[in-house]
Amino acid sequence: MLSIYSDTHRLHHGQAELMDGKLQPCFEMPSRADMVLERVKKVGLGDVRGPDEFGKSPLLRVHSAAYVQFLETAWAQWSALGRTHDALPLVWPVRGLRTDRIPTDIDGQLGYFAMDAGVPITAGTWEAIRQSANVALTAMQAMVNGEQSAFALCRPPGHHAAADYMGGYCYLNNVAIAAQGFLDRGAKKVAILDVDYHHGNGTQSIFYDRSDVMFVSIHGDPLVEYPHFLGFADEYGAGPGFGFNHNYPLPHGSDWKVYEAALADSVRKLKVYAPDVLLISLGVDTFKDDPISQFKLENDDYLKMGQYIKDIGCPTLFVMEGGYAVEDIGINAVNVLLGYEGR
Ligand code: SP5
Ligand code: ZN
Repeated sequence: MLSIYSDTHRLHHGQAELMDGKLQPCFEMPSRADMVLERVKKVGLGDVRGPDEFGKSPLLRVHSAAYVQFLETAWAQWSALGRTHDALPLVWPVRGLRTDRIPTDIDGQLGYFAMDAGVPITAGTWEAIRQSANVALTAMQAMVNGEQSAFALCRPPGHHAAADYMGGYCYLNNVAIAAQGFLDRGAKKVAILDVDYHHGNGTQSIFYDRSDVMFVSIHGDPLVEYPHFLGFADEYGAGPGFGFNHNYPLPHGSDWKVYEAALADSVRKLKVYAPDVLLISLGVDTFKDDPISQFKLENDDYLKMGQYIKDIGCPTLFVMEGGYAVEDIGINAVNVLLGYEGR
């Protein structure tokens, strides 16, 4: 399987995120991608190529112009105030507050365009997230040109980012941008299966009212897990999109046996939909030793996950999302790809 990867991810290395009442070192760190790349090479998965440049237009197919402009200018606005530490939001427009005007001040903008305090913006963030989207788009283009599968080794991840907000370590929604890229190049319907431990709220929200993108997600129950405010089982889509969104919230402590039942049901739904292309939001934070998650999957379970995905029977683009047990992230992510390839 072809992999796409860029070293540019290193330019994004946040110092801290707010967790458990403390500013802690970011769990989403550069060594994550290094470990996955190392494993791709070690098992001889296939060629590894750098990304091509796609510019801003494919980002604007999924994200609002105001949001993309915010991402591009946030660090300059922040540092112009003499601030040298990472930019983080600290005020959010909850129920009853005004969202009909975008603040001109950077602190207001950070709150307006963020869902949480897990998205530091640094001097290199814009370049890193742009290239992460280019990685996904390059893998998409390789498949349009004939590859039957590909692995976009994206970092930073993307599935919590919606049309006009960032959150959960995500800024640009790589999988959504690639899905829209397939549609813009002639695909009639695509499906996204999100196996990251956390619900892909951004991806769901981007495609919620559309029937040309089916979104299926298996994740920790939002009643007790981040992102808390989306990802429940009764979210089926809206308008023309009704029936094209499926969530499988699972309890803390879920092991492969519990997970497999949800995955088998997801596979059935995806086979009925029969998309032209399948995209996988490949998070491996479902692992038993993940430091911020509560599922119990083991190394070999990821091989089985790959076999289920293969059984759906369509061209498949894997897009890297979460996974914070850095020692095992390469083994787990690449096991899905090896399982898919029947190795
Ligand atoms: C892409 C991705 O996987 N993003 C995940 C973002 C999760 N952010 C908040 C997690 C809160 C977890 N709380 C558990 C406390 C552990 N001490
Ligand atoms: Zn996650």
